[in-house]
Amino acid sequence: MPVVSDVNDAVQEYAPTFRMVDLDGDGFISVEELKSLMKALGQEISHARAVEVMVEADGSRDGKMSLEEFAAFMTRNAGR
Ligand SMILES: [Ca+2]
Repeated sequence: MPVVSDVNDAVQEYAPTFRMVDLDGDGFISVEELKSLMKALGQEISHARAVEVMVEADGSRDGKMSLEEFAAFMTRNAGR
């Protein structure tokens, strides 16, 4: 039986959420989109905090979050 990695599981699990969060549909989550997400979750954060979260989640250091980075971020925050 093939073993699906946790990372791929998370990417598939969070892909629909990612598409909802990616308001302009460019395939990445920006700081502004991250702020909108947190607000929608009822955890409104400041711009400075959003930038911190982005830096923390942005493994590729390009200033925005890819689906893979988003899935890893959500997985860590879900405490799994
Ligand atoms: Ca976007």
